[in-house]
Amino acid sequence: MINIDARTHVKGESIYLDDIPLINGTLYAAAFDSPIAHGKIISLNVADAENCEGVVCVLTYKNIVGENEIGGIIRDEPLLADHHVHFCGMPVALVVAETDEQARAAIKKIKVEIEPLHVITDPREAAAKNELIIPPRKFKIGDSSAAFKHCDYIFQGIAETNGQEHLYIETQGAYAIPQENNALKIYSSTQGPTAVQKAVSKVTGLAMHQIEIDVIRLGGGFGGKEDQANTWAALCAMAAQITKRPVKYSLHRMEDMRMTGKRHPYSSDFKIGLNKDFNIIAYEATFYQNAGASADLSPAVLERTLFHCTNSYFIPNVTATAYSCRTNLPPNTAFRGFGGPQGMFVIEAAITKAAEELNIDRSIIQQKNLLQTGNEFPYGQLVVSEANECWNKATSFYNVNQIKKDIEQFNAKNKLYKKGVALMPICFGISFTNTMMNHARSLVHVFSDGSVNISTGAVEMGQGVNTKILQVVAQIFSIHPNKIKINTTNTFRVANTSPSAASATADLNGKATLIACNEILKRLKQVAADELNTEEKNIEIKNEEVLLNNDKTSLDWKSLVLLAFTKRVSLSENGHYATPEVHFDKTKEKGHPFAYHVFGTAIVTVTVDCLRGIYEFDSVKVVHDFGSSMNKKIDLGQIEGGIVQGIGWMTMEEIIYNANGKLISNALSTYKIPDIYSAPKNIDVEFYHSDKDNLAIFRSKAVGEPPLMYGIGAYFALHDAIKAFNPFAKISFNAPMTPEKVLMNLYASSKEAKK
Ligand code: LUZ
Ligand code: MOS
Repeated sequence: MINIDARTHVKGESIYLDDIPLINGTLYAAAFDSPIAHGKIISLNVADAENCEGVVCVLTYKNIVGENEIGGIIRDEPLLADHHVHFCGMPVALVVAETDEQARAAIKKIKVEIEPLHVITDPREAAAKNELIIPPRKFKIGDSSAAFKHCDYIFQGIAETNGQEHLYIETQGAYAIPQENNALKIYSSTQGPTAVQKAVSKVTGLAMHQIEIDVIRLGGGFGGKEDQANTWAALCAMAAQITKRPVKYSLHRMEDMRMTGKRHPYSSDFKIGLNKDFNIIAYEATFYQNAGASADLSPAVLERTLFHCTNSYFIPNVTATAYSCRTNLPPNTAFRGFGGPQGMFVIEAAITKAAEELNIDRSIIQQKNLLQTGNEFPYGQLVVSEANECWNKATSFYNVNQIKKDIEQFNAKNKLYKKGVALMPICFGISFTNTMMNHARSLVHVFSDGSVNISTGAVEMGQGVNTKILQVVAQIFSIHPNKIKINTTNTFRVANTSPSAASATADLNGKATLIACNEILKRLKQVAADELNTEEKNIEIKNEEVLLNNDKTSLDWKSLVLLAFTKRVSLSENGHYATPEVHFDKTKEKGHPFAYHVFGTAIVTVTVDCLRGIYEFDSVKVVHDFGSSMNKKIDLGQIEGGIVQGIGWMTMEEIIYNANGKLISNALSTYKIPDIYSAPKNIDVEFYHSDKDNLAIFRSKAVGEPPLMYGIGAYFALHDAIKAFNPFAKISFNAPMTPEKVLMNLYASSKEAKK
């Protein structure tokens, strides 16, 4: 089954927000954003902007009919700045004009006077000043401080990871169209139509039933549109409400990079204790999350850092503490992995530090401590593990010993080129960590001609979820895919949805679809049974034929549907699915938050040019736990994309804010993301197949986020290669490992190295 969007994508016919045909009279909005990261607004003068050609109005917080508030988890985020600005890029005013160009020209005429206040960009400084978004969280198993007393080896260190720009190909945007009786219809490029509906409801003062959000598809989201599509929709809604005309805002790339939050940078402390056999006995970690100026999704992201702080390892004594620190950066937000990668980097750094000091191969420690089925995570859930299976299959299938030998030989022979290798096991929990979000609905209509129409809460953002949902329908009804259409995601067809996020969208919406289809199927079979004078259990529908005890009958799918219709049987159903088994008690920080876990192991090899510090990834070889993949092509695409995106985060993507909180890496000329030249020369993916019972749709495990974390192996492969050139380098754990940093490390303490 190929991706159902493939044809229109290739022909350029797929419709994104900016392709929606415009209604006559449509206005264009553009935001004036704060040039200062923290300060008190002394005066705001929009008169010159208002007098610009084509300008209809310039709106500020004073024009908001409802509340000036869009915070989803915590009410701490104004839509438009009132008396203070809290980050560079914070929207202060909205220009609404007849054309896009006129709106942006008028922005330049707005004058604001801001009294600067102290700017915090460092999460540790924020924590020291008690600028916390929420009280600290602590996960604990065993007794780490007692356990350290019995460790043979103890190592400590610091690990830093930087943020990451989402760089969805389609920028953020919205298009709001007034309807009769003050209602609004809004097209939005969002992963969370219901979140947009709620934000618009707050800002406009309209009830949710007045606000229809429609999403055709996204040109990528990666978490950046889980919460932060709300701003643009709310701004357009507010302008449409006031002007009574349609209003569109599609951000330019630099506006998007400047005004939206990114992956959270973290600064972390670790302490790891091992016994003589290299078993990890105790682990302590403290995470300082750089949340930015308001909460956004930071509390949820923080939680996932704690859930994944031991990655794919069993550690009996763990104390992990996490601080969500308020700084004067744009509010950081969801990004593929959602805090998990940041937690996993720290344990990998700790293991690397231990291996370095003990002068052993780090994979010895990794392998020794892999999760076994029945082990307990620090949060109380017992694991059903595939960690050893994936690791063992990877090391044997790809012959890791040979890879290591080849690299040793290469390094012995070459002076100015060095190769490095790292193994990277992953373990990622599937479900929203906030238990109440794990539900979905699917509205299935079978039309009297036998064609089928599906609406769910799932948002197609290139990940192929619509194709997977279509496969569910095709399989349950046993009909040809061309009889099935997946609708846009719309809050009036499917209500109260969770965002398409947490890798759980196909599972949740697929299962809801399965439930709805089975319900309709049961009715159809009953109609056939009545018609054929038999019992429902003897009826089967196969390849659009109606079978009675496996024999063909006079009925087929089309005639059966028509028959059911004439007998006044409902051909529609609204399926509801809520993940069973999941629960979590925040007061104890224990529970069973995840439906299941996804595992895998990657082997990453790199070649470093030791004269210039540049590098190429030779290969990433993966054994990945797919359960029973329902669409290998789509899943493979997710693995390849995830790996490249993970490598980008770990190696070349460098977000730089200056001390005043201004984004310096604000365009694609200064912010480098992987291209085809910097992608690994080879990505090999071996499917680890298991039929074990799990809560995935058709046992096809979630695949969206987990592979990103293979990219962490790239950082440690570079570490390994640098060490081969300069064994005395004391490499700090500070991602991304850009070519600049590689070069500095290659020649750090080189006098000592020569000795
Ligand atoms: N979003 C969310 C997520 O709200 N909760 C989660 O647990 C999550 N996990 C991954 C990605 N997005
Ligand atoms: Mo996401 S980080 O699953 O929106």
